[in-house]
Amino acid sequence: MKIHDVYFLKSCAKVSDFPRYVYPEFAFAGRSNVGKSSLINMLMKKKGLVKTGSRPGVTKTINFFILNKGISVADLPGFGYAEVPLQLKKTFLPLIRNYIRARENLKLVFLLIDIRRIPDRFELDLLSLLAAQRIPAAITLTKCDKLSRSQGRRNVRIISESLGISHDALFATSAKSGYGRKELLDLMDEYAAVPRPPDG
Ligand SMILES: Nc1nc2c(ncn2[C@@H]2O[C@H](COP(=O)(O)OP(=O)(O)O)[C@@H](O)[C@H]2O)c(=O)[nH]1
Ligand SMILES: [Mg+2]
Repeated sequence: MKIHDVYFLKSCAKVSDFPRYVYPEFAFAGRSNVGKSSLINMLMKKKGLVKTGSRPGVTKTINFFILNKGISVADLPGFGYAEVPLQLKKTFLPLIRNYIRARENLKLVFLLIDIRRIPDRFELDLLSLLAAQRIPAAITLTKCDKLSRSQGRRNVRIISESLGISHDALFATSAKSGYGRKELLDLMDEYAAVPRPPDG
């Protein structure tokens, strides 16, 4: 996919505010500070489309963007590490849960994980919620420029083992160098055309 047009549509705090178009949609999810805003800007080649480096955990809304006048991108809110969830059982916002249940044209969720971290409850809960709704997830490792190649390979193995998935199923990226950009955009192309499997 080549991106020739991208704009911010709106910021939503509740399901009834979500856009009602039927464009294929992709969501980006991950802990605060994982590099989500930086990755979205890198993919869209638009610095400042999404604000980066802002205080973790402040954004509690879902931001929608339109690509190429027919693809929707949703930037989901993340949690900070230090933030204590209101209820212990909820590691992410009900808004994310409602979003995942509501969006029938959601084709794929990019779940971002810092390559230097081991996935924990947040990531595992999100993956099981997605699996329950039969929504595919692409595990996207961020900040790969921060590690040497050998350290990177080692962490890819540790992360894939902790998630119980093949290391081929992980996508390595760097917002700093642009690494992984084409692979993620190709993935969006591929999934944009795929109908979601029916429930049941
Ligand atoms: N070295 C490096 N730093 C990054 C990368 N992506 C994000 N960062 C830095 O990590 C911090 C958090 O990034 P941001 O995109 O705001 O994270 P968000 O909270 O997930 O949206 C910022 O200081 C970024 O400059 C990357 O690929 N490489
Ligand atoms: Mg951000």
